[in-house]
Amino acid sequence: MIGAELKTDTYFIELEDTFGAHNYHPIPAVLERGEGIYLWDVEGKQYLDFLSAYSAVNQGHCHPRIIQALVQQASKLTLTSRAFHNNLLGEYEKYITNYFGFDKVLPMNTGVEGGETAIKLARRWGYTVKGIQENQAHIVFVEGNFWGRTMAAISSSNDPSSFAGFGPFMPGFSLVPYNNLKAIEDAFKANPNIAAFMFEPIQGEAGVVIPDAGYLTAVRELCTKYKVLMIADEVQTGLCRTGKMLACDHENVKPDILILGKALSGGTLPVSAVLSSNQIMLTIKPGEHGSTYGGNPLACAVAMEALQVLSDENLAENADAMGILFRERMTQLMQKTNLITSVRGKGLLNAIVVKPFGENKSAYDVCLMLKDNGLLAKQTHGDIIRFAPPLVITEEQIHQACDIIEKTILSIKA
Ligand code: IF1
Repeated sequence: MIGAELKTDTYFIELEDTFGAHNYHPIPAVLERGEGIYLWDVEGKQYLDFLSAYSAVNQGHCHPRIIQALVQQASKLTLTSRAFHNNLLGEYEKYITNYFGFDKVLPMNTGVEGGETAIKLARRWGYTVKGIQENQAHIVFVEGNFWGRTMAAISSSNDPSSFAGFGPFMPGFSLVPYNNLKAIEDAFKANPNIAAFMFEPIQGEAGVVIPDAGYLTAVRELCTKYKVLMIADEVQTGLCRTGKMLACDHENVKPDILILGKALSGGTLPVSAVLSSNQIMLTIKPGEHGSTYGGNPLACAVAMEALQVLSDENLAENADAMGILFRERMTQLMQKTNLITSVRGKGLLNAIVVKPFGENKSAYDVCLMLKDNGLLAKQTHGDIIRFAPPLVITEEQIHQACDIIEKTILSIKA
């Protein structure tokens, strides 16, 4: 009888296979508990989490302060909808706008809803402030972008695995190469109807692609010069991940619209936020945008605590220092093997590029071996392994992880 036997990981994987959509191909680990940088599977095996749910668990799994805020509010009031006010939304809006230095915030749930919100704000601003002709507003994105799975998000993508087979697509979008300032200026010069330029200050899904020094500053200058809104998608790079509170802070650049998500709730529930100025935010009038759960009191309580933890525990500084250590170790490892062709990253958003090996084996196979050795990571775009642990990681744990990565890589006959 199932109930009496130990339910192995196979039992759970087969349930998902039978009753769940097949929209993922996960690493075969069935996780049951998390604490700090550690995860345990259903058979009690411990892992170092080097994905952090794609940077949604920056504060560490089940951070006690964030869980306490969650449980306390959950037993009091979780959701009112925006049909009414509640006693936390205003407090949260004041807290987060002061925290990041913007006039207003529009609270949503997922990161992609944040992106959709930013695009609607930019188009509306384009019509009512910049004077673009109705339905002619255009938004420029960058090649290699990833900001979610909605129809607008995939309409702006140049990755067939994101958009193929889902057409027709949303008009009014175009792409320029990432890290190419001339391409941006040429696009801005060629079209007076451009409302915004939306990009990630460091590209996550593309494989931790870091632009040249000065790129953020120059983008800021070009957007100002051509009256184009600069939209920074910091859903993955924000909240201390790259060694600063925001990746834009590496060049002290302030976007017109900032999108946050993921770790905004410390990995407890979907919370996203779009921050901007009064001029831009007030172009959307009552009843023109929102969502059932956007700004719910549970999210407000959790997000305030999650943000407070980031600064109380100096997680940006720790990410910076631990990231330097990690890249030093990976660079040393690269000298000992020809399997790794590149090491790159900023703060604790890092990646290695792995050559194919053996019988058509790739980064995914390395991730399977890392899992067997007690470290969880995930490949992207075939040959890149992203390493992004919770930002609470200690020096000793960094070395513990690097020892596992080194042992795994050196066990492969490249
Ligand atoms: C999946 C990828 C990462 C994001 C940036 C917005 C969003 C994301 C920069 C949307 C979301 C997630 C989506 C998730 C896996 C993960 C991911 F591999 F898909 F591409 F992180 F790189 N902007 N990224 O990275 O936020 O709506 O998901 O809350 O779709 O499997 P969301």
